Amino acid sequence: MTSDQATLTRPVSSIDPFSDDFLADPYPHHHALREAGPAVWLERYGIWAMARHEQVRDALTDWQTYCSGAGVGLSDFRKEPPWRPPSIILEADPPLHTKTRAVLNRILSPGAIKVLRETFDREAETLVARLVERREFDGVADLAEPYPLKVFPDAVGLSADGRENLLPYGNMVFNSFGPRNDLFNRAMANAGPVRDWIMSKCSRVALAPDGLGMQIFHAVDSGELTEDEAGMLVRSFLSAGIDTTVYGLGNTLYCLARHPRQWANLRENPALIRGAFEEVLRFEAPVQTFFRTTTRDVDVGGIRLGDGEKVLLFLAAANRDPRRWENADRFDVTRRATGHMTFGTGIHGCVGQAVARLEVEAILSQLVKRVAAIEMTGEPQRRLNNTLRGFDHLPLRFVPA
Ligand code: OVV
Repeated sequence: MTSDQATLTRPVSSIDPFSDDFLADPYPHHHALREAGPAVWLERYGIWAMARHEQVRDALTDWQTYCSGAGVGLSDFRKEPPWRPPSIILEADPPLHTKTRAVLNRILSPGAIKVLRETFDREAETLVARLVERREFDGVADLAEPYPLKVFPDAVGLSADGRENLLPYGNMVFNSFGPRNDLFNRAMANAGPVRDWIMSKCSRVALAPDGLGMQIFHAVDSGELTEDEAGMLVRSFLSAGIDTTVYGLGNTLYCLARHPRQWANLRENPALIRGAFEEVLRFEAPVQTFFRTTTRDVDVGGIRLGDGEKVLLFLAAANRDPRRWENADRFDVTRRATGHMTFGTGIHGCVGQAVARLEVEAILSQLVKRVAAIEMTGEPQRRLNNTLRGFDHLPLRFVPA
């Protein structure tokens, strides 16, 4: 096929994946994008999209063809200036990425972070006990937000003051991967002071001596990183480490409230906790999308993508691809959900995933002990974001065990 024919015959969609309509209920749109082809041209933005599991996984695995250094949002850093200095791990390719990743791999490995378990468990116990006593509460404001906002910054070694800047910053970061739409502009309304506060917390002097943040600075002392690079990796902790788990925990509560028989099964079989969180990540992915940029012409299932083109990878659509999953639209805590794309895969696969699991498993362990039923007492209210999927409000009741 000549490239002209490829252009003429390529699947095209006029869909806007960053519109309120799409973000409020992405699943019918994911279906349409998967069915349109292995790659689909989104004419509204002049970008490619992939929504099938096979192509999303292959693109994430092939970092040489699908690079991150031009940004992992819609914006091409080679064509327009990024809103903040690029992340030296997320928005970097080898060899820079190899060096920064090695440091965070070490600090965040399951073996290294298991010392956090005791504190995470204790904080989960206190919080859940209080909510069971209260019975009715907001699953977002009273659980999904305060828990990660307490345990993760504590683990990093951040001082207590000013933490109210963390969620607004995450909101900026994750909306910034989309277009400059209303969501982006509203997130950026107070960008200056929020960004300044974040940066003030990224230096050695701001960090406790025994936390994950200072461990990054130990890599300066050993000659692996420069002082500035260490600060930038602390910024990555504060960018990626909070909203993701807030939305993940909120989606966990939502799934369990909406599927009472699944909750009953989990209560009777706490060994299912780990798999249940994986299933939440598959079924209601807190991180929906990331972009890559092509570094060469590439054939994707018979469709020709050019060099230097943005590719939108629908992690959440891959997670419900019927080519990969049986009953993909069914929430089932007993299924083998590993292989979902919510943590990505390949060299950029989520480096903090063991911390995320530790947080959610600490909460779920308390819930199975103390909560007989999780009931929705009102309509959940979504919080739209160009990258994340989750809730503003989740009115819940915990029926004590
Ligand atoms: C995975 C992720 C999300 C957002 C920000 C970053 C990483 C970062 O490195 O700044």
